[in-house]
Amino acid sequence: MLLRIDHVGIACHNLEEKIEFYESTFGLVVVSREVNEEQGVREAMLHVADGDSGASYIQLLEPLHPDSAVGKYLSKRGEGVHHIGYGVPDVAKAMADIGAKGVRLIDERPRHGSMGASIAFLHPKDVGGVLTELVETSRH
Ligand code: V0V
Ligand code: CO
Repeated sequence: MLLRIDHVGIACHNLEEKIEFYESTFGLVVVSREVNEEQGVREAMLHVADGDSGASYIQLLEPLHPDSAVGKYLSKRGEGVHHIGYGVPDVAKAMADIGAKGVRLIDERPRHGSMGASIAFLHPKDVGGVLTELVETSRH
């Protein structure tokens, strides 16, 4: 059901500063920057690796406003790992399969994600404290 780790989402206060840190420390390259109003984030994807089932990234997330998902997370917990995004072949099917196991879906239908992906979130309280995102990329 899961193809790969598509991305690890990292919450930060200052996107430009964190991009500079990841570029200079790890030599990663930014491949996409977007503002996603629906999700309340300004985000950047930094390419890490390519695999048979697709690429993996670090997603740096800066909140657009304090009462957004990432804004609340930052004020409660500070900067750090915010979510894990798993690549799936079919996000609607993955939502139905995982929802049928009793895991709460935050989204009733897939949303628009980075680089044209369709995404959906699972509630962290049903995944051992890990906010989990399902990602169907637009590139397969
Ligand atoms: C909150 N909690 C988390 C968490 N955020 N636990 C683990 N990881 C996180 N990231 C815990 C929090 O500590 C509370 O536990 C409880 O959940 C309720 O949190 P809250 O602060 O009261 O906030 P809520 O309930 O208003 O919202 C939490 C949820 C929200 C997870 C429902 O953040 C959400 O809908 N997230 C999905 C959307 C999202 O995160 N978008 C930004 C990334 P205690 O203290 O009660 O024990 S956008 C993205 O990734 C894109 C675009 C992409 O990949 O393409
Ligand atoms: Co994400």
